[in-house]
Amino acid sequence: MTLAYVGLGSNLGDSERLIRDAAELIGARRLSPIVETEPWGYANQPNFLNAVAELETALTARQLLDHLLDVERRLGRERIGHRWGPRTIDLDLLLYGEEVVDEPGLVVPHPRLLEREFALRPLAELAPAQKIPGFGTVQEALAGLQSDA
Ligand code: GSY
Repeated sequence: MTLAYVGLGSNLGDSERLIRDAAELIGARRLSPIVETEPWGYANQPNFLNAVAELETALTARQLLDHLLDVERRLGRERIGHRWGPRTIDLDLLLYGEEVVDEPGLVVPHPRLLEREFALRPLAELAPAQKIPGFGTVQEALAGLQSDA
C-alpha cells in the first residue's frame, strides 16, 4: 500500500460539494480543511476552493491517475476557456509515496507543486513532515515559498 496525496480544486458550480464528493469517490482517508484561494496562473476568474486528500492505495501511480480522471468525468468536469481557466473540479496527483515518476502524461511529484501555495498549504496541514522526493519536507517547501514572497 502507498500513501498518496491528491490536490482538489474547484471554482465553478457548488465547489465545496464537488470537493467533498470527489474526496469520497477517491477513497480519501483524510481531507484537509477546504480553503479559499486566489487564482494562480490566470487572474481573471473567480477564487478557488482548494483542499488536499490523503489516501492509502494499492493502485499503481498510473492506475491512480486514471481513477482520478474517471472521478473528474463522473462529477461532470467542465473547463471554461483558458488552459488555466475556471473548472468544476480538478484532481492533481501531488505525491505518490516517495516515488518519482516521469512518463508521458504522468509526472510525480506534481511538477508545479513547489510553486503552488494553494496545494502546499493544505498538504502541510495533513503531512508537514512528508518528504517531497528530490527536495525536502512539505513544511520546508512551504517556508521556501513564503520567503520568496
Ligand atoms: O490545477 C489546479 C487548478 N488551478 C487552481 C487551483 O486549484 N487553485 C488556485 N488558487 N488557482 C488555480 N489555478 C489553477 S489552473
